[in-house]
Amino acid sequence: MPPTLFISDLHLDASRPDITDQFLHFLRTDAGNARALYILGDLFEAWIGDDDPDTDKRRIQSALRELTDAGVPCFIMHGNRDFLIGQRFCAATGCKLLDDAGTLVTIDGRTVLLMHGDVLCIDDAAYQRLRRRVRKPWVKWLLRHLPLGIRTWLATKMRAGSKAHIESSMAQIMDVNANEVARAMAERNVDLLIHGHTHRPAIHELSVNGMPATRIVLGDWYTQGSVLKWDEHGYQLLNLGRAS
Ligand code: LP5
Ligand code: MN
Repeated sequence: MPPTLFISDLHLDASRPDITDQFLHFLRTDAGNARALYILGDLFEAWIGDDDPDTDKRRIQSALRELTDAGVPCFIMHGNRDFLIGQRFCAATGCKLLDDAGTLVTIDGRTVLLMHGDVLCIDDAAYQRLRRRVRKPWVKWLLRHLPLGIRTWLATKMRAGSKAHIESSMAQIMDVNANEVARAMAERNVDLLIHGHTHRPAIHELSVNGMPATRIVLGDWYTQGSVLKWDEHGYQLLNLGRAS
C-alpha cells in the first residue's frame, strides 16, 4: 500500500534554492508514489498573495499541479507565514485547503487531528494577538488588495518584528502549551495529533483524559527534509538527507 506523507515548515524561498530543489525532487519521487500528501503549513517563507509573480513560487505551483494531475491528492494548510494562500493557488495547484486550526482525517481507519500547531502556543500572548488580527476575513481581504510593493514591505517589517519578539522571549513560550494540547485532543475525541510550527521534531507520548495519546511534531526543512511516512507498517518520522 502506498504511504501517506506529512510535511510542514519547508519555508521555501528564492534565497534558499537547496530547499526548493529538495522539495521538487521529493514531489517527483516519494510524493509521486504516495497515496496522499499533507502539507501542514509554512510551505513558503512568506506568501504575500496568490498574484505574486515570483518565478520560484510559480515553479513550485507547477510542480504541485504535476503531482495532483498524476492522481496524488495533495492537501495544504495555512501556516503563520503563508496564511494568505487562497483559492487561486488551490485552482493552480489542485491542492485542497484544510483548516489549520484543526482538521480531522482518517488514515488507515484511525482518526487523526491535523494542525499547523501555532494555535497550541497559547503562552505566546503577542503571537496569539497577531494571529487573531491578521486572520480576520476583512483584514486578509485588505492585505490581499494592497499593492504588491506595500505587501513586500509589510512582510519584511513583520519578519523583523517577529525576530525581535523571538529574541526577547523565553524559549518555552515558543512551544505548545501541554494543557492546550490535551484540551484540543479531548475536544475532538482523538488520541493522535500531527502538527508542525515549533520546528521541534519528535513523537511525544502523553495522556488525554487518562488515556494514552500521541503527539507527532514534524520538523522544518532548513537543513534536511522532515517527513512523516505512514503505511501498513505504521508511521515513521524520517529525515531525508540533503546533498550539499
Ligand atoms: O514566523 P516565526 O517562526 O519567525 O515566528 C512565529 C511568530 N511570528 C509570526 C510573524 C511572521 O513571521 C511574519 C510573516 C510575514 C510573512 C507573511 C506576511 C503576509 C502578510 C503581509 C503582506 C501582505 O507569525 C512569532 C511566534 C513564533 O512563531 C513562535 O510561535 O513567537 O510571533 C511573533 O513574533 C509575535 C510578534 O508580536 C509579531 C510582531 C510583528 C510585528 C508587526 C509589525 C508590523 C509593522 C506594520 C507597519 C505599519
Ligand atoms: Mn509556523
